[in-house]
Amino acid sequence: MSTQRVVVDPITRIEGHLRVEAILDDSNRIRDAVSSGTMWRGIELILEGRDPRDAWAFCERICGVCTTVHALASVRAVEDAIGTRVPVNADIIRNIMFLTQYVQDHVIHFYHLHALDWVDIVSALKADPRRTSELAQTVSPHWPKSSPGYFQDLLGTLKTFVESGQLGLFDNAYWGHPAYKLPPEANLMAVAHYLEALKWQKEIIKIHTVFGGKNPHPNYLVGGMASAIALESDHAINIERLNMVRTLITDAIQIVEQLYLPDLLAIASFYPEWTQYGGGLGNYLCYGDLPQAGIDDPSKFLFPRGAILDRNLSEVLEVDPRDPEGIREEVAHSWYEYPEGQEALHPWEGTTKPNYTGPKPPYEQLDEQGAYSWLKSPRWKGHAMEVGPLARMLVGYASGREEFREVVGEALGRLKLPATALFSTLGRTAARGLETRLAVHWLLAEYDRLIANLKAGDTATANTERWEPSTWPAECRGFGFTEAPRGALGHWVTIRDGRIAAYQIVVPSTWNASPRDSRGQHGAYEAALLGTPMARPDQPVEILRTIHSFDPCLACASHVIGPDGGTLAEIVIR
Ligand code: NFE
Ligand code: MG
Repeated sequence: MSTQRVVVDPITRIEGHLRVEAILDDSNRIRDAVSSGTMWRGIELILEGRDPRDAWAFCERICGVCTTVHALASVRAVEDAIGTRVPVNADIIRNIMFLTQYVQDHVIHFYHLHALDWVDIVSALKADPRRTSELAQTVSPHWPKSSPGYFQDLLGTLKTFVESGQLGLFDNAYWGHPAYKLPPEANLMAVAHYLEALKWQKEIIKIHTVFGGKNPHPNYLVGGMASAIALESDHAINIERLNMVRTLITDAIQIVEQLYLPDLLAIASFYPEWTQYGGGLGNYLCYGDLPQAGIDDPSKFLFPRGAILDRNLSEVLEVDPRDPEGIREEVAHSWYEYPEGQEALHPWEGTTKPNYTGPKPPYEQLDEQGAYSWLKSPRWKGHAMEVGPLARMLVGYASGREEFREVVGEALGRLKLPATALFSTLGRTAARGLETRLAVHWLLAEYDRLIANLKAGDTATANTERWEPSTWPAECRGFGFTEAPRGALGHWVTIRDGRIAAYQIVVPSTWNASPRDSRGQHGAYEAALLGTPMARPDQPVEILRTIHSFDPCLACASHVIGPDGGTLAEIVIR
């Protein structure tokens, strides 16, 4: 049997440092895979002994991509521990921050991190601007920038760029690879929209600066939000600011409905074979989010909580993140040490003790029989789970939520695909687009809810009753969560005498990129690669397609930086 190993390290167009090794069979199909997080930072340890009211500011800096989500999970964990609840406006503002993050992050992922796995920039040079214009008007009839002149200009710019020999951020991809299937006109249209989306993404995120003062890393507050609102004032968030937010939301609806979704469906229609690969585990987990009636009632969350095992969409299983037998992290294949005799720990009992036993970098290959990653292996009731957009869309769909059924049904109908097509690389990429569609309309709805509340005279954004540590129990613990763009995110805190005694974070990319567990079960990335045929193993675009479909973030996943490997880009084939 062949033992050819394709090593991709680092995987680019992600956040952080991820290494993937794929072991091929004689026909160049992936028969085994290894996913390794190669960086470590130690945020959980940095938090010990600090004031819990400051934790959000440290946690939030785990990542500048999914900015805000760690702050949200952190303030919720502390509020849960000290027994405080936030005013309605704070929940709504948090929902607005959350949804703004989704819409920006998902559009950036599609165009700037993932599209070039499907779109060949160099092929775009052969496009006829007039035919590109016709195509663009068919695909997105309501998007105004689609004239032949517009595409002619873009083509000129692109030619100058390529002829200069300085492709910059477009350098070093597998242009001309046989796995690229789009005609030149579709490639040119996609390049145009890549640039439009790049300009737009810096606008939408201004919503964070209105409510949170800045971006990345907007401000949060234990007990509410630090957003003073007074409609008629010059010194607070006033009606003028709020009107700007509304304009940004309506512009975002246009980008999602007229660019992102049409482009997603158009590109997907050229790659039907990618509904056959990349499904992976078939187990999905969500904590749910977007409270409509407070944090304690998950049944009223817009994203429902629940789990699906073995692709069984007829049953959504109950998830309790406080259950000591539910979520547990293992370190059998991770560079950590657990207390004597412990194999799996619930996060409230969890520890973070680094123990690097891997080869001295730079190394040729990892040994998957031993420890091989800075990521732990979170498991739910012993099962390896996928988290993220696909999990959310499936749990929403299987929970019978009408909105989910509508957007999923419509997209499958347009592509003429059965529901089983969702269990795939393309399904995961499509799920992200579909949830963005839900998210951008929910964003407007949450905005309207805020305005209605303000007009009714309720301007409270914080509850400071439990601000002073003297009002807290001597010892307490809490769970905080969110559905980060990449999936279920949990923070578990223990507070003793007003200080953080223990803090554990289990992150979406840790679930998805996790190494094998003690029973040898693969993590979601590893499982998703199995069985995928590779056209040219020395140009592993197939690996990128599937791994990028999860939108990896290793800064989040290990939240913990280690020895500098030195080599920055290397593809090794043996
Ligand atoms: Ni840094 Fe993050 C998200 C979190 S990681 S991107 O979304 O939490 O999976
Ligand atoms: Mg952790």
